[in-house]
Amino acid sequence: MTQPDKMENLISIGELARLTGITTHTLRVWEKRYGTPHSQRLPSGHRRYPKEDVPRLRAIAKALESGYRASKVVSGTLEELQGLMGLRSFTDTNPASTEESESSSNEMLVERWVMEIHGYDDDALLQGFHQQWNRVGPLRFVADCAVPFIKRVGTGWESGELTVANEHFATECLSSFLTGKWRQLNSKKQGWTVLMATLPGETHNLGLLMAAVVASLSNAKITYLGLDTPLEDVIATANKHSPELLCISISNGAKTLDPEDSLLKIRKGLNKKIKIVSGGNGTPDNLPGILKIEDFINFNDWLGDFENTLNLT
Ligand code: B12
Repeated sequence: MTQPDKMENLISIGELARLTGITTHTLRVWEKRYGTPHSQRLPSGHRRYPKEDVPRLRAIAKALESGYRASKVVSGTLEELQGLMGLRSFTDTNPASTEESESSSNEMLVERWVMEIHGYDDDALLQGFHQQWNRVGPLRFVADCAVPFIKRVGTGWESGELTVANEHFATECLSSFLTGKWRQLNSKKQGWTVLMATLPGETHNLGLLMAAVVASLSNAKITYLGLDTPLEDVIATANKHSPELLCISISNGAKTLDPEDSLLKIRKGLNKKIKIVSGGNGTPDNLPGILKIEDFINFNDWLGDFENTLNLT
């Protein structure tokens, strides 16, 4: 657990306003009126707030945007706020606003997971992943929950709300969860085959793990090479085992990557019959012989169409 009274876990009111989008004036008014968010005072009289309050305050900001009154939500726990927003998505009959509420409730869920990262609570985090997976299914879990979650971890790390240790902890929890899930879905399959890899120098593997979950919803049997695979090994393995598809994920984080050159080398060395799909923010546009797919919903649709062209028996 974190220690809320440690200086590194405390932030100023300006910082809290920046991280939550709630003005310093409003934060002071709420503290006076509702007793929350509760601050500690420095000897100088300046307020300091625990960083762990950020997810709850972001959830409050979201609830206010959705039309709730401050008096109803400001004292709520994150779980209560999440219940409130989740309930709206089940009771609302207007499809447009149901979609809106659903995305609000996903944002609340992400804030709850971020709070669990602050507390290094892997039991709660993994249980949350399982519950949401069971509730919305694998594709929606990846597209609507795992992607926003990891992007939120990225912005939290960038802004200083989350430490490197928080970010590594989150990555480890999500990686192990996604690995367990796609391997389970992939076991004892005998369909067509897809080879999955990242380029040499790549240190980000969550995109590929998410792609593996989506691919495992098709009839494809996955061979997963994972992080930092030398180009010649990708090419040799593909040519030897003749998968119908080679799937690559490229992040925009690694300066050592040369995505364009690497993809063209792979295309050149690979049997022409093997289709190549690449995704992730580092994938270049318009490379000959490489299909770029932007997101996992499109990837899932494309896999369905591709499978239909394979004349499966
Ligand atoms: C986790 C993480 C790490 C972990 C990775 C651990 C692991 N095992 O994966 C570690 C700690 C290793 C790391 C390291 C670094 N990271 Co980092 N990292 C992240 C973080 C939080 C998540 C990355 C991730 O997995 N994304 C995967 C997917 C979800 O994102 P995506 O690439 O945008 O892909 C999207 C789609 O294209 C699609 N997709 C992805 N793959 C595929 C594949 C297919 C087939 C399909 C169809 C679709 C698809 O899915 C996503 C849907 O939107 C991001 C934040 C972020 N916003 O991504 C930063 C981020 C990528 N990292 C960043 C940086 C700067 C670094 C470092 C350079 C930091 C440093 N100073 O050392 C190093 C890289 C060093 C190196 N040599 O590579 C920056 C990149 C900034 C930039 N270039 O614009 C980011 C954006 C954080 C930030 N906000 O600044 N990182």
